[in-house]
Amino acid sequence: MAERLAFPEGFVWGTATASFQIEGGRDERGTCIWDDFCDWTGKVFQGHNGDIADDHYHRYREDVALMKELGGAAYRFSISWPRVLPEGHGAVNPNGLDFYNRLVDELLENGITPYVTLYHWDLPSALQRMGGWAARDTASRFADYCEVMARALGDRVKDWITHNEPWVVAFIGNLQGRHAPGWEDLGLALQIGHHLLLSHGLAVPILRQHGDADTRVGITLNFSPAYPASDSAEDVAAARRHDGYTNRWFMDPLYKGSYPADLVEAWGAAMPQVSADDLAQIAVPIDFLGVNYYSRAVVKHQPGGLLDYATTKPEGEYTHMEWEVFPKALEDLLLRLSSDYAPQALYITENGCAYPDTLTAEGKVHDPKRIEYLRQHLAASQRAITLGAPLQGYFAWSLMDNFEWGYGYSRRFGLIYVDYETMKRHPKDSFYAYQSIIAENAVEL
Ligand code: IFM
Repeated sequence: MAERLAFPEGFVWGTATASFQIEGGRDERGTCIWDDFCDWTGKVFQGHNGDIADDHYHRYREDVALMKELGGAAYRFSISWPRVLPEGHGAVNPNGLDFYNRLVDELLENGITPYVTLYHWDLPSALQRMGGWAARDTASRFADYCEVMARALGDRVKDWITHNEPWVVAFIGNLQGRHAPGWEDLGLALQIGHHLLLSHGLAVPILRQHGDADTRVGITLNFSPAYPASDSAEDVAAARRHDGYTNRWFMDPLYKGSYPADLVEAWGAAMPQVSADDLAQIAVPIDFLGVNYYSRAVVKHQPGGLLDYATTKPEGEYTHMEWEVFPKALEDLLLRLSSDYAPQALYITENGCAYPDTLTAEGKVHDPKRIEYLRQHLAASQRAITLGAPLQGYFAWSLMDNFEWGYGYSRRFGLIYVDYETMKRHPKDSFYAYQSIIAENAVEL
């Protein structure tokens, strides 16, 4: 008999997207570092870019109608900083602000609560020319931009997320060079990570100040739960190092007001400059933690590299991103975050998978693997709730296929298939599976 796993009443169901990945409307905003990165030959698959993307900037009403059909009560999207402030600071683009005003109104009129991310990687190029996140001043510019948004939307937006995945911004963009701005320097990446955290700490009180008693502010981190490849002491220690680098490096400053000592020692001279009050500012209490989870890491000791370890590729199911499908790690992660950091609330702000979907002649997309991924990760989430994790919502990544950064449009994460020739949206089978789960407030296994 099927097992029915019910979610608590009031559990928030939604989908997530990000500005650069879906909006397009390139001529109607300032340039950002991802425009520049897309122009850099060889950095993005087949030179794809965000000029048109899903053309959501012009089709948002149709997209909100699809969200309504899905039945989710919430939608997580991000603001394009250069659409609102083309130079990153100073003069506001009234049309840009107007777009987000209209989008928020459209959502609310359709009974959908906006969860707004302020930085999902599209730094204005004008600020990059002034040093980007390597410049401490950019943290203050971010706080000013947040004030513009809070003043404009704070009467209707109650849930703010300062940053999406600062780890990815700092390390993939500035150490691995695979994301904008494309640098490869550990010291720089660490300094940028610190400034991202500082900008969060500066923005939280501003967002609260321009809201009301219902305003809630959080941050979204990506997590890479680490499992040792064997029971050997060396592999266990290697997994701990991976955990420090990918998980604790941002969690400890946010929730404990300090960088993890083992990593501080490992980074040595590359440690960032930290001013006296920075860590207290960064550890300002927040209302919720956004959790992005896609896969785990299985780690073995291996001399060399950044921290003397390597990740392995265990037998199992893999997505089109070559990420292992491992739902149990989500349950473990939610419980671990709860016990080690005691967040007030947790939301899964992203979870999903890419598969090479195809459109049938009838305009359907049969994606059973995505349905299974969704069901198993929801089951893991529900188990974590029953074991005490304060998980209050789940946002599927993503509402629709979109620009997957260095992979361009070659990876499809959506519940809705986007035909990039016609821009027609086709709900996939997983859209309808998620619709049933939302309607039931339960997943059946
Ligand atoms: O598409 C991204 C998103 O922008 C950030 N989190 C991971 C997703 C899948 O790679």
